[in-house]
Amino acid sequence: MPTRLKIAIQKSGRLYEDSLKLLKDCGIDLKNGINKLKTEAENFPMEVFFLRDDDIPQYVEDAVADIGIVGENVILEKNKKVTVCEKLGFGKCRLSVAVGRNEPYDDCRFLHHKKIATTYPVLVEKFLKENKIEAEIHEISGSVEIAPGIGLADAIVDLVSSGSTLFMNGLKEVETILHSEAVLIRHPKLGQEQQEILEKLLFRLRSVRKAKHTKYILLNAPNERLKEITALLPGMKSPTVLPLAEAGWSSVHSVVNEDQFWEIIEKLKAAGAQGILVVPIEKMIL
Ligand code: PRT
Ligand code: ZN
Repeated sequence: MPTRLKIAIQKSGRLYEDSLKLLKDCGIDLKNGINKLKTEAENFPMEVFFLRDDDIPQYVEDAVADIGIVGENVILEKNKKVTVCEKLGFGKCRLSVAVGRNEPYDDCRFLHHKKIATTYPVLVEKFLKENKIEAEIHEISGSVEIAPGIGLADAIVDLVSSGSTLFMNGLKEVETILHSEAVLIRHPKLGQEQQEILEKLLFRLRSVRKAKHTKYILLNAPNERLKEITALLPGMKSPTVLPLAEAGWSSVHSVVNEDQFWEIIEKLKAAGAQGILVVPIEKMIL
């Protein structure tokens, strides 16, 4: 049987859809039977296991799965022998301390000798140690946000994304312990063939992610300002410049980074660029 790279992804939950989409964007189609324990890719040497996110680091450490997609928060809490090989840009959240809205919180010394409820005891303990605070950690398995309201704890440490859960439970976020996003993890030692498949996957993944942050731009430029305009558009090598049918004008094609996008557009307009078109790029091979 040909070698397949075994990937573990979340069975259901916040990372499920984005993990599947990432594989799809990489051109990997899965056989029907999602929601089973495992499935195979139709057009890539890959087998997919669907698991609870908390179990994924262990499966990868044990080499039951070669690679996995999981939140950094889980990796840091579980402390397993796995290697993080790529940040994936989704599942973003922060692990934060929250206290009752009316508590007089100035800094983390507030937590001294208090009770803290969390599902992240390891990370909380590390945070307390770093800040030389002694507090009682209550590990609970879910609905952490209700702990202060029912008198179980004075503070909580939990994941936050929009902040609405804290708000609805009368809590305020007072300290961020960690910023997290989904990451691709791997077993530290893969066989030669698995390693080669992983490199193919990483190549696709980076091309897709790079393209997401980059736009293709086309515009018309008066020839006398061409130098100024092309200087604003470095492109992958340099911009493409083609003469227009109308004398004295050129068409300029290039790529721009999303972060600098609006700033560049303004400068291009100021330099006399017209008919600016911006289109998404599906994949970018560097
Ligand atoms: O069943 P399984 O064990 O696989 O799933 P799970 O219930 O343990 O995890 P799940 O699906 O909730 O989250 C999976 C991963 O998504 C986490 O490990 C994080 O890396 C990431 N993630 C991103 C989040 C959030 N955002 C998030 N907001 N995980 C949980 N939350 C929860 C948080 O615990 C709190 O209850 O959402 C609530 C807060 O959200 P806001 O928007 O109200 O602030
Ligand atoms: Zn979980």
